Amino acid sequence: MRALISVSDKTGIVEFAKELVSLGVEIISTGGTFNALQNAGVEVIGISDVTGFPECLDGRVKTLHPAIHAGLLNIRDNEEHQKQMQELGLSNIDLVVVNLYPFKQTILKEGVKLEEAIENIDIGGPTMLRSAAKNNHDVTVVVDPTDYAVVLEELRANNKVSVDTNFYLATKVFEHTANYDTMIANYLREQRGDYSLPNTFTMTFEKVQDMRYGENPHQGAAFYKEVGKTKGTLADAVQLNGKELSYNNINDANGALELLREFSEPAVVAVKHANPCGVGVGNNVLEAYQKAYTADSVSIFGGIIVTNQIIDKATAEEMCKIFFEIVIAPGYEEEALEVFKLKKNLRVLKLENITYSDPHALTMKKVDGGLIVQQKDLELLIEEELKVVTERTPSEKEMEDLHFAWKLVKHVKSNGIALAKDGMSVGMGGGQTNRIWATTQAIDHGMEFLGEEGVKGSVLASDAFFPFDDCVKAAAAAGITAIIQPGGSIRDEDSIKACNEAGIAMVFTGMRHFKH
Ligand code: 93A
Repeated sequence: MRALISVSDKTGIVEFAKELVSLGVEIISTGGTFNALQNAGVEVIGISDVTGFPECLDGRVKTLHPAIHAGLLNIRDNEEHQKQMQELGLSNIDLVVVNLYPFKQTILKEGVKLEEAIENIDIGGPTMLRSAAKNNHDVTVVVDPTDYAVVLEELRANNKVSVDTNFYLATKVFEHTANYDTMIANYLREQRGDYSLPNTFTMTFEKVQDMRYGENPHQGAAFYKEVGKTKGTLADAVQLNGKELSYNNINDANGALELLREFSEPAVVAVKHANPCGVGVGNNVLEAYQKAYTADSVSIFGGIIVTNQIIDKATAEEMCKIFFEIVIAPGYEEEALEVFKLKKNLRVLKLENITYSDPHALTMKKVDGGLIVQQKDLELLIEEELKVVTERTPSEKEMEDLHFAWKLVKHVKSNGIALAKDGMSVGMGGGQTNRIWATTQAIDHGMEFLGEEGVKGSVLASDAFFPFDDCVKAAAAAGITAIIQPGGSIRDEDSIKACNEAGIAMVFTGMRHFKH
């Protein structure tokens, strides 16, 4: 039996090769691998001795030779193939152990140049992997060092690797080379500054963890990260305390982070079932938290709290008065962490670059039989396009609250309505099939926690236009004084008239924020 070993990641290769030799396997190797094996005292044949051709062009051509590929690709029980092999004086290669030039590690390095990335595109390696994997009935191919053990086990037991294992290993190869090429393609596209939506959509995701279950206990689930795109995301978070994140945790926390990214001032966002329930901004994290908590002191139970501030001890103590599942912050004061750690189940995550937002991010949703992909909703509003449409202009304070409410409503499921006052969410209504229901829900929400006086003087944001004047009338009845909405309904005039009658100031953004 002959093996060809050519690996960039040389972990465990000496031990593996030694075992192979002890099982009577002859080993062929390329430059660096050859040296590593020979230095470790493993008997090994240089690739040039097999090809009769020197490794050349700085190693760009090492194994790209018919002696190698015929050795891999010939069908062992095909008489004509065997006759040709004999005539050409070529021998079989039965085992290929290859892992590729580290393209991913190279492009993930800070400030890497295109030339260096290009040099790390492996050509000979994937070619051998593919030849071996195609001929998997007769050839064993190992691309993943964790498979060394299974190959040795079978060789020891049966002197050969089973057809089933070969088939499995071949599958892994095509998965691996497909990912490898996708990474190259995406990198080159980015180098060209091309962020258009491609004709075939390929991305590489790597498993971060299996999860105990999905949205419900009978659904299997796993979390994957997008290679090279994890800055400021959950995939980059470091967990400092508590149990592993669940599927729902990740989904909810992701929603919380998206809303948090709207704020540059100290902010706290509380989320439950992927919907914001309480949001506050203030001079510091404690004040922001108190507002978020006051806004809805019930839904926050079992929820998620995220902030863009380092959490101090006083805030940690305040937070720990209630039961919640996850806290995410860019950092923690040592004493704050000690407070959190008293709660064994509380998941505490540290996330650097928590407010970073990839300007080219896409969102996608799997639908049956396909995928819908869009640019992420990274816009908020265009200041110059804000238009006051009522007799009354919002006061400076109302304008501030309107901007705040607009950020909130962008992250509430449609039809969405958000009420706000003094840098605090007052009420949220979302996921409704009818805008008036979202409005009454938001008002009820506010009444429940802040009472009539608390709702009075607040402002309202609507993620899309009002089809009728009923929402304005409901807002007026609750004492809401200003409204922000996209405008654009054929009945806009009705809503404007209702505002004027109630003394409400209304601005149009010209931009809507559906979210589903
Ligand atoms: O530059 S290559 O694309 N040309 C080749 O012919 C070739 N053959 C193997 N790269 C090639 N390899 C790769 O070299 C392998 O995939 C492996 O990653 C690496 C091992 O090189 P060395 O043994 O010299 O360290």
